[in-house]
Amino acid sequence: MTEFDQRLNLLNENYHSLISKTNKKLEPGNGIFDRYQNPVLTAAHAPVFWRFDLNPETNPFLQERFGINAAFNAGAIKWKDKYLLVARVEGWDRKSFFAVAESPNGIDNFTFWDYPIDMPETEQPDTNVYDMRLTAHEDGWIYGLFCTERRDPDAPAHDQSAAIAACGIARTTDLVTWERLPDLKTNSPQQRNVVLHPEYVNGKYALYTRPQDGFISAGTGGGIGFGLADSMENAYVPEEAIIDNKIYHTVYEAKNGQGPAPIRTRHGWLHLAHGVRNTAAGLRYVLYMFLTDLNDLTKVLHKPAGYFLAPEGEERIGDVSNVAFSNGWIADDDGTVYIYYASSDTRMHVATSSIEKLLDYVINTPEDGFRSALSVNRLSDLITRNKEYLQTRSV
Ligand code: M1P
Repeated sequence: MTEFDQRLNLLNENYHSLISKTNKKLEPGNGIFDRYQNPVLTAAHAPVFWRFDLNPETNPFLQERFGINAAFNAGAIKWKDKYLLVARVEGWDRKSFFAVAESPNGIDNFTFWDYPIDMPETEQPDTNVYDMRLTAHEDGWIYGLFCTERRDPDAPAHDQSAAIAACGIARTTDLVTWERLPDLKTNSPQQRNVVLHPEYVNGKYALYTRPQDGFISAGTGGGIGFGLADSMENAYVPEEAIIDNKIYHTVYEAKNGQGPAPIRTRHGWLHLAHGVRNTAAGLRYVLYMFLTDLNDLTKVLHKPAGYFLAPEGEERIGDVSNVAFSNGWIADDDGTVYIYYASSDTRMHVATSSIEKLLDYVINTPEDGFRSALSVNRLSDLITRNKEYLQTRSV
């Protein structure tokens, strides 16, 4: 056997053992959600026929010709009984694109479809596209809202990192063929983390936005905004009301952003979002949750203090370390919720919970008191109640 064939066999073996590996729940968990042993999607999940030219005539050394750097920040949807992730796949060239990976059970065996998504462009080509939020809207379309990044046309030649972020919009009925619509227009200088609400509100499309002054810094913007658009064919949100703001000395002090589209429950809309704070080691991204009113989507009913999920262990390390980010979850018919989150802009993980557990979490976890003394009050109160309870049990 030639060296070429030997290496190819090894590559194929490694790939197949990775995509057939079973995932295991990590016990005992925190009662809110369960983490799993292995990431569900990584750069190594890219098929061998994406990365290598398999013809020994044109690639005698069997070199990687299209290297994949990362697979992260995936939108999610249940589709024809399969759990689909629309991942942000990033190549060695730093460009990201969208690719669908499917699993039979939502926790392992994720396998990429043969081709990445061929996303049409607008008249203004995208330099980079990422972080798609999928919404199966009641109008019958599946919308993908994502960030489209282009160089700032006003930046001087010496500044090659100034960029403008906007919300790209596309829709599909089969996740294969996509219709690109004009980018979202708002009155904010830049937008990222824009999400379409799944239901009409007063006959209009409702969008969660994240106004921001600069590409990285939210500046005078920030907070999760909410606004209405007459149509998605030429989406324009004239007014953004901030429904969940940045707040001093919280995990969303520097900026925040809506995660996936919220889930309707009997008590309200369940939201998953990311919060960012600054540290001496750089920005730290964690996930948090809140519940909004079924009739007034701008009204936050419950919001537990602090984070819901923060990067742990190996999750803390990657291309952009100390980041947990989620833009996809799936609420299954049996009440299970599959929360897909990326760690450190590198790989995807799943955490499982249920609507009941998440409602219990958002409704019954104490809210932020914004001062150490109030945190101590809450802890002391819990300790006292536990002592009293344990005493009644031992009598
Ligand atoms: O690098 C962390 C995240 O940074 C951005 O999120 P935000 O707009 O909230 O700052 C995004 O680029 C996201 O893709 C990335 O994971």
